[in-house]
Amino acid sequence: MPDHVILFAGPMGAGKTTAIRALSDIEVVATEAANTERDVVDKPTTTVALDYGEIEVSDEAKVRLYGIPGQKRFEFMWRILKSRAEGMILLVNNDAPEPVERMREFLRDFDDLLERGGIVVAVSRTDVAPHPDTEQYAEALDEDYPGIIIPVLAVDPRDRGDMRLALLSLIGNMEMRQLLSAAAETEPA
Ligand SMILES: Nc1nc2c(ncn2[C@@H]2O[C@H](COP(=O)(O)OP(=O)(O)OP(=O)(O)O)[C@@H](O)[C@H]2O)c(=O)[nH]1
Ligand SMILES: [Mg+2]
Repeated sequence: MPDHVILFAGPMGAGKTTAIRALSDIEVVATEAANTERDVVDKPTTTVALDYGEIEVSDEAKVRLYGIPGQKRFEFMWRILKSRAEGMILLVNNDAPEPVERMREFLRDFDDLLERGGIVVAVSRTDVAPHPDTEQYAEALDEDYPGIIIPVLAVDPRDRGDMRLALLSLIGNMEMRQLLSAAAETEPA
């Protein structure tokens, strides 16, 4: 099986860098700089270019993990990395203002990945903000993308087990789509 390329996207402070650090088998390449927007998210640093890590999910399959900056002023990095990715874990911090709307905005920016690969929505910081619940994210997805399976999970990005589950559900989703499209191509007209 060839390597997978997976993107971690989502708003500032959602836990993209944290998730890649929790998952990666190798030392993570990170590009953190001082956070000048501490009024938006109060943490000392923010990603300015990308994060890179790797994880082996089976003997044959290595997954390349790329994290993008959450701040929109680094959008050019989104475009570069998006073109390489087959799937995406969209992390959404449940304590952000209007997190379901934030998810919708990010999905509009990355909707070509829905056609090409797959997307899983991973809701973080539910210990800090328990509402909205994952059902509300799922309802919004069903409205925007009826008939397309986009799993929604609550995760703690610091927890390797949680992030492995999100990653495996994404890979499962991508492989299922590949099988379905291969089956559709071989079906007689
Ligand atoms: N309590 C709690 N803290 C969390 C959770 N997820 C992430 N964090 C913390 O929230 C912060 C997230 O920071 P980052 O991982 O830098 O976020 P990011 O998405 O990479 O942000 P940018 O690169 O700035 O866009 C870290 O301090 C994490 O430890 C969670 O589920 N619960
Ligand atoms: Mg980051």
